[in-house]
Amino acid sequence: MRKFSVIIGCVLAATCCIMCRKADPATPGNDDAFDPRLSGGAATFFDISSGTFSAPIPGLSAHDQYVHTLGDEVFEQPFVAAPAPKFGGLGPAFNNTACANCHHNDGFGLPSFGALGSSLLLRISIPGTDEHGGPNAAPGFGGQLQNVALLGVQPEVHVDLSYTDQLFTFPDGATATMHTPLYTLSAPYIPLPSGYMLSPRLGPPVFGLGLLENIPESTILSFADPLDKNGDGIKGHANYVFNPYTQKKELGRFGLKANTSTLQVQVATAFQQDMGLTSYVQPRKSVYGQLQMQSVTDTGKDLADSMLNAVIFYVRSLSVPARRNVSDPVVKRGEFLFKQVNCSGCHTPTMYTGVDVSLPALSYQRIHPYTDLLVHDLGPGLADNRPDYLASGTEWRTAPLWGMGLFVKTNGTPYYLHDGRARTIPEAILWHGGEAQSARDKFVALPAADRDALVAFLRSL
Ligand code: HEC
Ligand code: HEC
Ligand SMILES: [Ca+2]
Ligand SMILES: [Ca+2]
Ligand SMILES: [Ca+2]
Repeated sequence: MRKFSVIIGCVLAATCCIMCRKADPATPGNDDAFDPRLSGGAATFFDISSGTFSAPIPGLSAHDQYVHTLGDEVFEQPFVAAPAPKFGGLGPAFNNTACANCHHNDGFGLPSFGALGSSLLLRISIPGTDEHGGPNAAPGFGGQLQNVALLGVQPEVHVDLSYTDQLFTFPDGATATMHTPLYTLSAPYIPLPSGYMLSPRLGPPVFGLGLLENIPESTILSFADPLDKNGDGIKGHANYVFNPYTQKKELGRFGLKANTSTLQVQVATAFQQDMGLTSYVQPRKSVYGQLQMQSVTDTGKDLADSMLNAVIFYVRSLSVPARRNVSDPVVKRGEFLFKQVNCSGCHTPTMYTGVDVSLPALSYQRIHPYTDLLVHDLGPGLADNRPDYLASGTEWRTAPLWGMGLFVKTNGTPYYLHDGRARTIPEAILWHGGEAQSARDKFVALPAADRDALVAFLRSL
């Protein structure tokens, strides 16, 4: 009986597979049949302005729009020390006072420390792993350095950032200035542990993340090629990370090393670590274990559950901007070159999201995020040398490229890469090494007009 039902199940499954072959999320199908402007499928937003990354996905129900607006308000709100009627509980140690201070206009932030617009933070750990295979917290400092604190509390550390410049010359004589950051720590509230490792990270854009959260795990795993079986030099593997809420290991999608699995944990941890606000998802104070903090009165949950949930829904329901100039011949040439030099080996152009019964605009959408959500070795130039679960000290999550042509409009000066060191698109490409060395070398060897076409394509995203 049991055997019989297994056979029937297989037959049914096989039939289903044949019937819906075209709808297999990993099989993009015929590109010409689709509008190339729809980067986010039904969650694409067309009215391009400086606030374009802040647009909710079109057609939200009145209820969803209400929650989105509530979350938007909390996202932009600078928090203050407790007691305060609504937006209290900041600190005692933190990196900034508002989500929007690090994700300007829902885009990226400013690569600096200290001032309110500063959006860089440093993760810290010591060699070894914690009980879940994650980074090993630095005693007295935890996993992140909070370089700002409330009055009367000493920040964990002071950080200075400087750059050294290096001129790069293309074979045809064109030049680019590459810019290497140097972080100097001073005035730690207790001595830093020996052998500590740092990971500098700049707040990335936060739109389109509901779609990324809804890409089936099997689709992401289908992009991985850990043994490089197809011989293109690109490996890529998934990161598996501990979810403190479900208490399970899950596929990492968010964070610059794919070090967080869900938007719920990403947002709650941002509140906890970046702003010092506890919640039902992250109830432990960010200063847990610090000697100087025992006198600080900061008890209980800082955030109402509804407030946290609204912000989670807010980032989940931000749309993706539509592409522009898609039929421009230069842009089309750039798109061809992007595939020819195999940028697309990591920056995967097309995939489908899974079914989501709660938000139709996220459900079964054909999207163009230009990421595989895997981590890749990008070589020593970009390495932080600090492992984060299965992502090694040279590996980073493939940055999504959708919307990147609008950075100048939304954020003014653009800052690319995990620490914002690159100020132009060619500079960002030049930093690619490791698994991306071949793509980078092919880009360098292109005639200037073709390099410009490739950049024009990226600007159309
Ligand atoms: C001090 C600056 C800072 C503050 C404040 C901050 N963030 Fe971030 N945010 C970052 C950095 C840096 C990352 C990348 C983190 C990583 O790699 O683990 C990030 C990542 C994210 C991501 C994941 C993006 C992606 O592509 O994976 C989301 C979502 C997010 N932040 C939301 C928020 C929300 C909501 C708040 C307010 C509660 C907030 N952030 C506050 C700096 C900040
Ligand atoms: C082996 C995988 C891989 C290949 C191949 C690759 N990239 Fe990347 N790309 C990445 C990763 C990983 C990052 C993030 C690096 C970081 O944050 O330091 C990135 C970041 C970028 C960024 C910066 C985006 C941002 O928002 O900061 C741009 C632009 C970019 N890549 C363009 C390209 C182009 C163009 C090519 C082809 C010439 C290419 N990449 C080839 C993996 C790859
Ligand atoms: Ca607090
Ligand atoms: Ca800390
Ligand atoms: Ca490969």
